[in-house]
Amino acid sequence: MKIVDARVIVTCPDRNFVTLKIITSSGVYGVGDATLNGRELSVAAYLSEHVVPALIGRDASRIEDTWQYLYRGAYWRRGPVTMSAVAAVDTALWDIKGKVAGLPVYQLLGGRSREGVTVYGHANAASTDEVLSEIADYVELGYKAVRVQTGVPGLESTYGVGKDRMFYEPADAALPTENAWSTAHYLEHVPTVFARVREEFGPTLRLLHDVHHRLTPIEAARLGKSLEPYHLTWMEDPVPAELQEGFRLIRQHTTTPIAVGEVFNTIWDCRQLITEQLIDYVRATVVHAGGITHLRRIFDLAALHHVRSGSHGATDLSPVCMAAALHLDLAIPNFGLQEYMRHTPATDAVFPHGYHFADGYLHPSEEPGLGVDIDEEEAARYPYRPASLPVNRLQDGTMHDW
Ligand code: EZ4
Ligand code: CO
Repeated sequence: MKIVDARVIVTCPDRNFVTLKIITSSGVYGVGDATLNGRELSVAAYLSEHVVPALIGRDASRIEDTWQYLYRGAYWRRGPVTMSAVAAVDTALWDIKGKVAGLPVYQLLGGRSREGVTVYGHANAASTDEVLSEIADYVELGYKAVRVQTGVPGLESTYGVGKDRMFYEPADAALPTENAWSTAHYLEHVPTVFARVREEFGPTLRLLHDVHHRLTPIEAARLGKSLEPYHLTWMEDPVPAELQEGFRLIRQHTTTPIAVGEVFNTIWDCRQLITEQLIDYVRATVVHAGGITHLRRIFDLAALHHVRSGSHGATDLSPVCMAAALHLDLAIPNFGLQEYMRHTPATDAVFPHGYHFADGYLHPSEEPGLGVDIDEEEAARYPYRPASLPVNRLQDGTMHDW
């Protein structure tokens, strides 16, 4: 079964998505997500200029060999653009293998290790009062875990706080907008929010918070300590993670669990974090970390070191990525938690899928393959629109991490 065609489909049903569709000589096809928020066309060009021509004529059943061909063979290894392209090919080939075998992908990965995939939603609001009511909406829907972000008094804009209830999209303009940041205001405010949340919702609702790389290790240590009474499931991205040993300092000071990895591309980005047990959850994703094949490798390394999965699942990862993530989440022994931000109805119409939410869990489709498709006619109705993530500055104008 040879690859006879591969199409790169760019569409913008409320936000941009890049999808690779690989077609085989037997007529079976597979889909893979290649979306890189704010850099969509770079991955589309990498795929159509450099990857697709090399795929034509290859054996579609050789998933591992194709991964190695694209990774080792490229000479210029790693990086988000390259690894998103590799991920799209890998995901599409797993979809094809499942369809050919007549099995959902999780069966090919060893079968079910749990009944459903526990997900968390995003409660975002300007004030603590409003965020309490947003959390109540999620609890009402059956969610067992909620990420909580609020505005910070004294700051005009804050990461994670959108205009709509139950929905948040950070890529909000063609060119980056500018946010303002003050670590002093932030560190004072966050513990007061979680005190109110625990008071209102009791001790067992799982709570998470995303720091979005904005602190130094010693500041993150202070935050982790101040949140200890509220028993968070995790404190996410406390510091930028290029310096993996930086996490040692945080670890020495606090028992608040640490999650990191939504911007990681390969196992090398988290090797030390995992092997030295400096984190509790690794948040790498199918689309940005080289596909199902490579993410499985990361999770297997993590399993040896008491680290669990916590895959990124924001709206800028398409339903194709979400479907792939769910198959992996269901199969691996060390699943932790899956992020789940709901897509808009327009996105859902472009990507018909069989996964579904019930009582706090997502369940992958039982269809052969990934159980997700792209409706190309529907996709063609939404041409690409440039959209960028914001940048972040301290109050004196200094560029800061976003
Ligand atoms: O800002 O996906 O945990 N989720 C997040 C997301 C990210 C976006 C970036 O593209 O931090 O909202
Ligand atoms: Co995050």
